[in-house]
Amino acid sequence: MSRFQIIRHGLLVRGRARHFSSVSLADIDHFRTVLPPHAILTTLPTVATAPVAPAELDQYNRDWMGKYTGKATTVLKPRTTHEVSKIVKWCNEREIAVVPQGGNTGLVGGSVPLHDELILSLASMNNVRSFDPVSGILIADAGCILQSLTDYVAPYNHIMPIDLGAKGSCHIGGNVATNAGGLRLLRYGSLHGSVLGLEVVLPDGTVLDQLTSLRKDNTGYDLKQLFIGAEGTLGVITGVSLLTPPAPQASNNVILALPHFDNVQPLYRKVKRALSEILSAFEFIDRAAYDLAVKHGQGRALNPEDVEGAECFVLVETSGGRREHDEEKLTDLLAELLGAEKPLINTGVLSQSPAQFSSLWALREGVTEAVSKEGKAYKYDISIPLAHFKTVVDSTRKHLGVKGLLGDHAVKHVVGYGHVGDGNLHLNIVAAAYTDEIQDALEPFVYELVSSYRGSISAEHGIGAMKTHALHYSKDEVSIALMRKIKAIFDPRGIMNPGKVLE
Ligand code: FAD
Ligand code: 2HG
Ligand code: ZN
Repeated sequence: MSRFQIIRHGLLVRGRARHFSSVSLADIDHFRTVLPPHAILTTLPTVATAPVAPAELDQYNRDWMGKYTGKATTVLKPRTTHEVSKIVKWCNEREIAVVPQGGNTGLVGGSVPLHDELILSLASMNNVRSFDPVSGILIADAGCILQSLTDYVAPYNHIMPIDLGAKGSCHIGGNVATNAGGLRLLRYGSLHGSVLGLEVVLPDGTVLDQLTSLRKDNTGYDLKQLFIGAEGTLGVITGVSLLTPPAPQASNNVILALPHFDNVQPLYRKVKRALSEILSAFEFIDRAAYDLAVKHGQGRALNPEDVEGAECFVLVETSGGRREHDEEKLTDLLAELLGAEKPLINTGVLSQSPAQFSSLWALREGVTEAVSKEGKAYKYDISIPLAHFKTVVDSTRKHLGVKGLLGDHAVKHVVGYGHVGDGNLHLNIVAAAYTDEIQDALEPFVYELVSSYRGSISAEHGIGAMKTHALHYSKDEVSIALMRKIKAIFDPRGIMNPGKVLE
């Protein structure tokens, strides 16, 4: 058998089978001219480097939830943009499909192969290129871990404009590629605003250098925006320039227990009015989500008598310029809420120390972790009007009940949590195992429900492999046709993360 023999695998593209080449020994020989041996992990029986055991690639082939599994034989870990360019160019010529991978914390199956695509891990591209403490502009390699960037800018009294539960593993490149939202979006807006420039390797190996650090640049089409949220389907992001805000002088948080979900909306209005410019987060956890967080040790449970009868919880964070001023505003608000004739809340627990501040946040931030400890999660990350958050959770639970799927053997919990301030609900169905029966009960049911509220089927996690078939619920035909044209311009051979975003 020739070492150049092309082994092909099929991928269904718009009803046609699209074929890509599998990585061959000859390809590995080529990659050895680009990368040092330790940056090539392959299960193929190479002569020059000992092959790794397939289990060693599990962490790259399996996604964070254990829901999606690829069959890549090869993972490459370049250190420079030049190396990425050489690899991608070769793959394009050989029609080898490429999955760019950051921290592999994505929740829609976008970061792992569908078949045996090559995995291009950005993990070794992890240097800060520059930071300007005057403007707050940070330029970093795409593979920098979000938490390490937070630590990097902290001594300069800056923070990252984005924060999320996966901060210890996710990469800034992955954040940009997914247009991740997270816990600070209410205050600092989306990455479409914070990202000032990108360096991207296009599928033919060309380096698109738009790594500017200008606040304003109105010179024609803003190309970088196309890569923000493209989920690796248009090119490989290798560098990111973004605006980091000054660290607030004081941050406080309080968790509020509410007797009824219906109180969330009036509470949000009251909180916005009372805290105005210092309000930095308004996050929601329903009772079932709170109980799971507590059960799995995420943050410290509130006093049982304080949470008795609470149907849901809201975490409010303030970030401002003067501690006394902010604390006064927050305590005044609490007093007003508790002293009202018909109080919107049962109780409120105000953090008194940095440790308590983190512990309150953990109750909200840790729900994802808790859910994954409890079982296998079907995750729907939707945008709908706040008034319907509870109806969506309740209707889904009821629907699963009618189908006879509620119970420890099937669906254990249906929980809702999310970013109220952004109109974003995380509907999680926690099951004992992933089964076709549950999947069929949930889809298209959930998408139809979202559509009935003119919502979005993905508020922040993206489409990945999970929702390609459902894209039409949130995008009309004209938009999808334009997306396909854009994909064809950048990636005519379709090698970049095939089967993700677009079918
Ligand atoms: P990966 O998972 O590796 O990849 C995600 C997608 O981006 C894939 O399609 C991949 O191909 C592509 N990609 C990655 N790097 C690049 C690159 N350099 N160039 C081109 N394409 C690339 N998401 C939110 O939006 N908000 C949250 O609050 C949030 N909280 C989370 C909490 C937990 C505990 C977990 C596990 C996940 C959470 N997520 C959240 C989802 C996830 O963390 C984000 O989508 C994150 O941005 C993914 O980054 P990553 O580096 O892990 O990317
Ligand atoms: C969050 O807001 C994340 O905590 C994860 O976006 C949501 O686990 C989820 O569904
Ligand atoms: Zn979220």
